[in-house]
Amino acid sequence: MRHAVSSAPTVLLLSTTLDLGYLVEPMRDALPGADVRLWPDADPDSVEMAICWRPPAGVLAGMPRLRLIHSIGAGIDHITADPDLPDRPLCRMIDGAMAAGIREYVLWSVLYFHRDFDVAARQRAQRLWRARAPVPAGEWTVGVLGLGAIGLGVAAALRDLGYRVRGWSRSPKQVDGVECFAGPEGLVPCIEACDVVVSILPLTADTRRLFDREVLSRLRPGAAFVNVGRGEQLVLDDLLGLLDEGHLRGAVLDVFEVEPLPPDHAAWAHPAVVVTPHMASRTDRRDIARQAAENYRRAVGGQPLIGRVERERGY
Ligand code: OXD
Repeated sequence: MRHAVSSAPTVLLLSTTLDLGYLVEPMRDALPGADVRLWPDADPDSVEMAICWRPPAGVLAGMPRLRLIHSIGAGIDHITADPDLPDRPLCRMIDGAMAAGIREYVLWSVLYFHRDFDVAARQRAQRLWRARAPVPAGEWTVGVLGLGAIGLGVAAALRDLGYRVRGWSRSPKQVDGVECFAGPEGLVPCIEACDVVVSILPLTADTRRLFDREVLSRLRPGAAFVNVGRGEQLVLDDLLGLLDEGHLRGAVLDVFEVEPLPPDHAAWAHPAVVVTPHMASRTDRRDIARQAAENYRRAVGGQPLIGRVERERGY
């Protein structure tokens, strides 16, 4: 059965982990007349657009008029995790400010290891005054895993700072000044010569638990690992083991399989690990509302959607 399209739709904000109340006003401004509601306060039969972060499983399937499912972030894995997700257009945020946030976070992380801030932090605890001559950026190799729009910006920024940059993506890419590798067979050749490897990968069936002991131990001794992709991609115990054994130098981790990271998790206290609370970037609420409203209008008008995700590909 086809349902009529309304110019004043019911928009539902759903999350099991975040209070999305901060989006109500911006959404009303961006889509005048819309009835903007916070889950579970809505009649499922009336919802035409769902804006989500980790929505409750099975709930979207019970919304017969749903035209569009929108993520508030760049990732959609927290939505596709729903085994009953209905077959409706799914969009993610395309956001320059978010890309800039991730770029800044990664530049900090790379400099943290390259310029020995990790060593200085440990020495500070012992009041130890000891410095080694900086290694020129051109003698440092950084691997950027994931060459979508965000990863490309990161790779270009690192290249422009003078680093030797390697990039890895699912399908072959050519990036000026970046040595590119692709496909499963390209991963180890890409990472094995890196001083630091940065993952910005989306979570898919292929990237889940990708960084396990086998892959991480192919990093050169003394290399560091940075994760701004998804926690589910890293077998954290394997990483901690390789740090304890001294094979790896350190890690900066912004994402975790369970968020918030439980207070008793060993990663918090590990001297070689920097834990940050999924803070690399955050999309401005007005930008989320603007893109979701624009996509709703496009969906109604039958036009191409911004940030539409290919479900089979997973991003
Ligand atoms: C996102 C994120 O998906 O913040 O945008 O992780």
